[in-house]
Formats: sequence, C-alpha cells, structure tokens
Amino acid sequence: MSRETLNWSVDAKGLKFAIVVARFNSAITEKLLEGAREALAKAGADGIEVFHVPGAFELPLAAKWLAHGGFSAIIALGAVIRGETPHFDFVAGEAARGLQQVALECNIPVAFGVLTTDTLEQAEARAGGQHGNKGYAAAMTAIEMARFGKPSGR
Ligand code: INI
Repeated sequence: MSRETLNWSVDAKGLKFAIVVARFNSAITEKLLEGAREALAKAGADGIEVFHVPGAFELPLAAKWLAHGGFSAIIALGAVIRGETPHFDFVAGEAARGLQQVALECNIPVAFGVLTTDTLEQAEARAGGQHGNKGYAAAMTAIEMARFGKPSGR
C-alpha cells in the first residue's frame, strides 16, 4: 500500500519508531529485533526506542501506552509457538486483535511482527532463517504505513 505506486522507495528519514518486544521465546524474538533494527537503520530512521514486555499477550497494552509517545509507528515483535503453548489460540489471537485495536483506536500504524507457528523450527526459519526475518518485514511495513499517513514527512 502506498500513495505513490511509482517511484516508491522506503525512506524512514524524519520518522521515529517504537519497537515492543516480548521476552517469551527470547531466542527468537531477539532475532526479530535484530531484523527490525537492520531495516530501520538501512532506511535511515531518525529514532528507534526498544521496550520489552513479558510475553505476546502484553504487547497490545504496551503499544497503547506508547501510541501517544510521539512515534511515527510501533513495531510489535513476539513468538507464539503452538507446540509449547496449550493456550496458543488465546495468546496469539488476543495479541493480533489487541494490536489491531490499538492501531485503529489510536490512529497509529502498529506492525504485527508476531510469529505464530506450530514448532520452534518454523519460528527459527522466520527469524533470520530460510524464510527470512519477520522482524525485518514488520519494520518495512511500519515505515511504509508511517509514510502513508505522513507522505510529506511532517
Ligand atoms: N507468550 C509468548 O509470547 N509466546 C508464547 O509462546 C507463550 N506461551 O507459550 O504461553 C506466551 N505466554 C505468556 C503470555 O504472553 C503472557 O505473558 C502470560 O500469559 C501473562 O499474561
């Protein structure tokens, strides 16, 4: 999605980002954080602040608290793995629902960088493995949506 479908380039100059990271499954989520940082640095982001919360379930409230902190967008990172999570559906579902609710109610882009996989191996493949880095992708989404809302970089 972009207002200019031609000549679109990812440029984060003048934009500030909050990254909220769940500590649960930190071996995975810290790799997502590395990916998000890499994308924002490459795009020339003017500010990056990182915040940690216990698990993916806590991401929506943290995002809501940060929504009025002067950030251009929020990137939420987590890993919910079904094999190790009897209440997978609740944690993953509430994280997704809550983050979208924050975006719509607080009028700020919230990128959903939460892995929801059946196994640890599937999560590893999406955290810098053979399927790329979902943290990197979430950061790119945040940049694009921040620009969409502020095309002139205000
Ligand atoms: N949180 C996660 O981020 N990933 C998980 O896989 C997970 N598991 O397995 O339960 C998980 N649970 C913790 C949850 O996010 C909350 O922190 C906890 O329920 C306290 O509110």
